[in-house]
Amino acid sequence: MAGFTGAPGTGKSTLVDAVIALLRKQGSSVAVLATDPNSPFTGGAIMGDRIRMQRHALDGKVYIRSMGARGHLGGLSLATREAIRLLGGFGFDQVILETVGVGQSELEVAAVADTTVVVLTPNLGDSVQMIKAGILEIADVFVVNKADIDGYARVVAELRTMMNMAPKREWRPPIIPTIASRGEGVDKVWDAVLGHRKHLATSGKAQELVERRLRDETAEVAAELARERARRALEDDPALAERLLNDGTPYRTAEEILDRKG
Ligand SMILES: Nc1nc2c(ncn2[C@@H]2O[C@H](COP(=O)(O)OP(=O)(O)OP(=O)(O)O)[C@@H](O)[C@H]2O)c(=O)[nH]1
Ligand SMILES: [Mg+2]
Repeated sequence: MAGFTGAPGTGKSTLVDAVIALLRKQGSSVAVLATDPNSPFTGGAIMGDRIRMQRHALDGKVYIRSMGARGHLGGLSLATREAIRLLGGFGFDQVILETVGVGQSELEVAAVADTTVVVLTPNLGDSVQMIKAGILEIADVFVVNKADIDGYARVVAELRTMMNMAPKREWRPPIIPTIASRGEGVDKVWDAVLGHRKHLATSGKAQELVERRLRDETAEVAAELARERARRALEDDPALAERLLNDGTPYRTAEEILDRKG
């Protein structure tokens, strides 16, 4: 599963739209999940503007949905993982995730995706912002989109310098220029995704990822369940809530709740 992330407006949807076209030409079916950490949970409605893939709407082998995070139990990441598992289960050949990179969300992409594609533009503002956000450690492929506007060479040079300063990784993320709005370079982006996927498989990292994710997700689900249980216990048991208020002992109260049967 490949995840595309990047600052708002860098061209992620345009790029993913072009990737869909490429994959369809090759005969593959594809599911795209677009998540927006700033929007309320939409339960599958298309957030029109954020998605530029409508031309595929009538293609039965393309499935596109978007999800907002607000109000959803556990935020975006648990819901995203569940949705991705479902889409994989439905038998789509490729599953792609698009997430607007704001704050923590790009780290969530990396936690969920096998291959994280970070989309930058020649606008220096985005690149500095992304690099600050620790994006260097999570990117498996860098795309510098909007290569048709000035400043492309500068962003690439800046990225290379940052990469040379960062701790060496076994996989060196390629930097790929694209003009997504014209479909240029999109095949190279997909080749890079496949190249990284192959690296994961041959290095044994793919299996490691599966195991680590199952563990992380279990811990997250357990935390959510415990949170719900605590909320309910305090609502349903006025004596307990009263004691908590009097003693001011959240740790002890939490342990007591978790120690209760059922
Ligand atoms: N000049 C230029 N504009 C582009 C290119 N690719 C996309 N755009 C334009 O950039 C704008 C944003 O594109 P989107 O694909 O919606 O960007 P996004 O990253 O998905 O945006 P959010 O989902 O809102 O974060 C649109 O007006 C696109 O037409 C490109 O290669 N060159
Ligand atoms: Mg978008």
